[in-house]
Order: sequence, then C-alpha cells, then structure tokens
Amino acid sequence: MGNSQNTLHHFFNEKEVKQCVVIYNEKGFCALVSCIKEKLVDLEHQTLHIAVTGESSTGKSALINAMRGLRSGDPGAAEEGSLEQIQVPMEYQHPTLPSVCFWDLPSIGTSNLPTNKYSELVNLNNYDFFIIVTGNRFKENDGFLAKEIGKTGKQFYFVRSKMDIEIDILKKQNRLGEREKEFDKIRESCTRSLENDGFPSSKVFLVSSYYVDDFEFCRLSDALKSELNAIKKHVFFLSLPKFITAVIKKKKSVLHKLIIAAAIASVTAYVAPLPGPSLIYDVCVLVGMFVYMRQNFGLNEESLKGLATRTGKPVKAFKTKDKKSVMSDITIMSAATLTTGLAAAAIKVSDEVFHVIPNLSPMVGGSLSFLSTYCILKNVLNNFARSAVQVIMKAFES
Ligand SMILES: Nc1nc2c(ncn2[C@@H]2O[C@H](COP(=O)(O)OP(=O)(O)OP(=O)(O)O)[C@@H](O)[C@H]2O)c(=O)[nH]1
Ligand SMILES: [Mg+2]
Repeated sequence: MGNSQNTLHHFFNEKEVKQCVVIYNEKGFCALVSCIKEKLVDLEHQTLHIAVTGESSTGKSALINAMRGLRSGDPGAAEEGSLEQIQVPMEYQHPTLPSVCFWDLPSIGTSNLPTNKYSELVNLNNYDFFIIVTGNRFKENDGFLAKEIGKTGKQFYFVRSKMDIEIDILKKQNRLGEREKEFDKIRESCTRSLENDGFPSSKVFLVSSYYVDDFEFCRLSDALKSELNAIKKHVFFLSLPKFITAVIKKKKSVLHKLIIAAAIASVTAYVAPLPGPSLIYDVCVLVGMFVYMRQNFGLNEESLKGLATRTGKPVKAFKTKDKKSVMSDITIMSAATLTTGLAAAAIKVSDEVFHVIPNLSPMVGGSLSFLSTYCILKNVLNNFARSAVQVIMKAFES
C-alpha cells in the first residue's frame, strides 16, 4: 500500500541507500551531497502519490475519474456510488502526468474505519500529498483529517465537490442570480473552518466532477500541475533526515564492529600487560580510534572545509552548537579523564556487550579496560553519527 512498499524513504529505495553508503565511504561528504543533489534535480521523474480522502459518498472516486479524464463505467475508472465501501486504498495512474499516482482511500468515519482508528489503519505516512473531499458542509472529520495530515508535515488541497447540485438548488429557489455570492459563502465557510483548525493558508477548490469546464475544476488541475515540482521538493526535504539517518546507520554498524575490536585490543594489553601503565595503552587506542572515526565520518577539519567550499557556506555553519553532537577535538588528557570517569558507566553496558560477543565474557571477566574502552568509543560513535546527519542536513539548508 502506498509508496512505502516501493521506496523506503519516499524518493530513495533500499538500493540507493546502499549506493550512497558506498559513495560516502569511498568519496566522502561532498560526493554524498552531490549524489543527493542529483536526485533533487531528477525529481520530475519521481512519482508523487496523492491520496484522496474524506467522508463516505463525498465524491472521492468521481473526482479521481474526472482528474483522469474518465467517466464512471469507463474501463479502468474507479467505481462511483458503490453500495459497498472500499476497504483498501486503490491506485490510479494519471494518464498524462506519468509522475502522478492517485490513491482512492477508504472513507473516514465508517463502521470499518472509525475516525479514531483511521490514520493508523490507512497509514497517512505512505502518501506524499492529499486532497480532502467534502460533499457538503465542512465536517468535524474534515478538520480531523487536516490535523492528521498536518502531523505528517505533508500538504493538502481542500475540495468542496458536487457544486452542480448547489446550482440545481439555486434554480429551484429561483436564486440563480446569487450564484457567485453563494459560492463565496461556501468558500469562506471552508476557509474559515480550516483556519480555525490551524490551517490559515489552505487552498480550497469548489468543483463538480461532472462539469469539469465549470466551477473550479480547471483551477484545481492547473494548481496541481504547476505546483507538482514544489510539492515534490517539499516531500523530498521532509524525507531527507530519515534517508540520511539510514545511510549513517549503515556506516555506524561497520564502525561498531571496529570499536569492539579496539576494545578487545585493550583487553589484550590488560591480560598480557605491555610495557608501561595499561592506561596509556588504552588512551592510545581511544585517540587512534577517535581520529579514525572522525575522518571516516568526514568530520575532520579538512573534509568540512571541502564541504564548505562546495556548498558556498562557511566552515562554522557545519559546526553545531550542540555539544552532545559535535566533538571538535580530543586530547590524551581528556581521554584519560573519560577512561576513569566512564568506568562506572562501562560496567552497566557489560551485558549488552557480552550479548554481542558472548565468547568474550570468560576472557574479560569484567575487565574495566575492555568495558571502559568500549563504552567511550560507542559514545563517540553515537556523537559522530549524530553530527554527520546534522552536517549533511546543513549542506541542504537554504
Ligand atoms: N451531482 C454530482 N454528483 C456527484 C458528484 N461527484 C460524485 N457524485 C455522486 O455522489 C455519489 C458518491 O460519489 P463517489 O465518487 O462514489 O463518492 P465516494 O466518496 O468515492 O464514496 P465512497 O467511496 O463510497 O465512500 C455518487 O452517486 C456520484 O454519482 C458531482 O460532482 N456532482
Ligand atoms: Mg469511492
């Protein structure tokens, strides 16, 4: 359902995540940033998944048919006025905009999909953009949908359908001359309700799916066409932290194995003491690993300078103020302090470590050297990983 099955992080699939890890490992930050930028340029070929949602019988399926230039009953058209509710989202490709895919969502507020379970069962996160359809007045469920979509960070259009019925009513009341005034009232009512729900600049369209040349159907189609790239960019940037975190996570898992090896090395020094105090050996392992990891993540001064030149931003833009996530340097003294200071914390993580490498337990026997080295390096690894995500995000900040 939705694009989550095809792409892991909206516009990136698992294969691309792996490719980006290789690029980052082999060529560093700049190459990774260029690779992501290439994807941004290529966005017009990426599919935008638009979910059409709303209460039952509001005209969702009829709207999708109209947007695809189809009538009810045409081959491939969505079923309109069905007595049976659809239970699963139905996918419909746009005929002339190959990068647009509509999803006819099950209706909200039915016995199968009560309002409180709707977001979870339909999984709004799977879609890139939304059209909320109401066939009458603005309802509580419409406000609920707007808020749930708002939580995903995505955007929506609000469509008031079946406007031809309003014309019929005006004709019967002999008030056809008041058409524009009545339409303004309907538009204002929808806009005000959305404003009250926290969406002051929502786009509202009054349409009839059966009279596409009348009302605001053309305005809706044109808005979608002209805003398509901007919507895609919005979704792209929304998905970026998740994608970058996935890339960094893969890199982190490789480095995690290395820090276990480094911690084992410090055990060796403990079991067969090297000349000199073992603390000095521990500190050398720590500093060596620190420098290696910083370079491997591309967080060393030289690499940050390269990124600054490439992006036209000052180096300091990539050094966040968050002390937890950026470590500018480490000295042998501070490593020594950490070694002693984190010793107690190291004992706490012993279970976790022995779980990863069960055969180590009898050999180490709770050695402070192994646990403290592991604990410090894992801490450093987490901090570097967090910093790397922030640095890449900074590269894309305008
Ligand atoms: N007059 C008029 N009728 C419409 C319009 N859009 C939909 N309808 C009618 O409204 C009824 C419901 O339309 P659907 O498109 O099936 O509505 P839906 O929201 O998909 O309904 P469910 O999926 O069953 O919840 C059908 O009988 C349609 O013929 C419209 O613009 N004008
Ligand atoms: Mg339907």
